[in-house]
Amino acid sequence: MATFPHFGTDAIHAGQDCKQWKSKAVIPGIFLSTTYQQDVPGQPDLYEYTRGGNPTRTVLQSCVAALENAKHGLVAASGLAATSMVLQMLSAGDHIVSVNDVYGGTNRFFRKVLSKYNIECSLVDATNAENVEKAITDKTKVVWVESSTNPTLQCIDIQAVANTVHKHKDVILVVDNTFMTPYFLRPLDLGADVVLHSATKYLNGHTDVLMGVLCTNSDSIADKLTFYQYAVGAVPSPFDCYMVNRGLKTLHVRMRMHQENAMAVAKFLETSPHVVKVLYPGLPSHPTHEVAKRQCKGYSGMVSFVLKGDLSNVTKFSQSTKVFILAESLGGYESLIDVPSVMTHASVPAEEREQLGIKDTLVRLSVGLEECGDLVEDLRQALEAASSA
Ligand code: P1T
Repeated sequence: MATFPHFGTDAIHAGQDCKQWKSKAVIPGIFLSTTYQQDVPGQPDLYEYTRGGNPTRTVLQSCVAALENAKHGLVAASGLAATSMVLQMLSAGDHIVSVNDVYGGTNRFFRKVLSKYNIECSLVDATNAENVEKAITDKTKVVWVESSTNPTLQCIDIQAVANTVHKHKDVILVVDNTFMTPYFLRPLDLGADVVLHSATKYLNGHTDVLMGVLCTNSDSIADKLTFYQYAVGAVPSPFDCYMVNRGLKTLHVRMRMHQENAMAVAKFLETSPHVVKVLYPGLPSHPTHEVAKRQCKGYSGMVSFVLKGDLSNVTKFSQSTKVFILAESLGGYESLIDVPSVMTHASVPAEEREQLGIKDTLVRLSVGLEECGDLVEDLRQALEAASSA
C-alpha cells in the first residue's frame, strides 16, 4: 500500500524504517549502510558512520579476537593496510627492529615508505633473540616478526623475543601470524602485544577477499588502532567482512587438512632426486623444527624447497603442473606455486635475498585442500619435466 503521496518518496522510504531490522536470521546480515540514524544530533546510538564502525564488521572483529584469544580485534582493507595502521602509531625518528626474512611487501613498506618519515628499520635474524636485543636502541618502538617467516618458514620463538622486548620500556612486539593462523599458534598468549594477519590468506581461505586483521589485549593500543582505523580510513567493505566471517567457520577444518597435505608433500619432496633442500617446519631437518614443535600446535600448509638447476628449471617446473597454479598469495583451498625471487620478494634487494637464501631456485608452495595423492603425483611429474629443461 502506498505510504507517501508520491512515487519517488515511497521508493526511498516505504518499508525502510531502520528501527524494524530485528530479524532472527541465523547468519549475520550484510549491513551495507554507510550511515546510521541518530535520535538526537551528535548522539549516535551504536554506530554513526561505517568508516568508524559497522554491524557486519563488529561480528567479524569479535570472531577474530576470540580466535586469537584477544580482548580487541580490528580489521583493515588489506594485510598491508593493517601493517600501515600499526606503524601509524610511530613518530618521525623512531626505529623498528624486524626479522630479516619478512614478506617482500612489508620489507618494501619499511624501506620505501617509512624511511620517508625518518623511521629506520634494522633487519635481523630473529630466530636468535640475542640478535633482537643487540639491535634495539633507545629509539626502537616496535619489534616485528612473522611467526613462520615468508618464504623460508623460520619459526620464531615468540616467548623468547617477547621477554627480550619487554625488558625495554615502551617497545612493543608485533607478530604477523598469517602463516601459522591462530589454530596452530596464538602469539598474544606467548607475550606478543599485537597480532597481525593478512586475512587474505588462511583466515578467509577462498582467495576472493583482501583484508588485514589486528588483535591486541592492550586497551591503549586498541584505542590508538581504532583511531587510525577511523581517521585514516583503510577499512574493508561490509561485504568483505561477511565473506571473511564465513571463511572463519571452516578455519580449523581447513588447517588440519592443509597441514596433512603439506606434511605429505614435504616428505615426498625430501625423497626427490630433483630437490636440493626442503624447508617445512614439521620436518626434523628444518632448522627451527624444535621451536615449531614446542611452540605450535601444528606446522601449517606452506612448504618451500630448492630445486636442482637454475631459473629455467624452476620455470619449466611451474609450467608443468596441472593442479598447482603459478600465482602469488597463499592460504586458499587451491594449491599455488610462488617463485619468491621474481614474484613475492622481487622488491627485496638482491644481496639481501642472497643472504636469506631466497635464490632463483627457491620455490614456495601453498599446499591446498585437493586430494593428497593428486598433489604428490602432480609434483612428481612436474619435477621430472623440470629436470630436462
Ligand atoms: O596482501 P595483503 O593482504 O596486503 O597482505 C600482506 C602480507 C602480510 N603479511 C604476510 C606474511 C604476507 O604473506 C602478506 C602478503 N603475502 C603475499 C601476497 C604472498 O604471496 O606472500
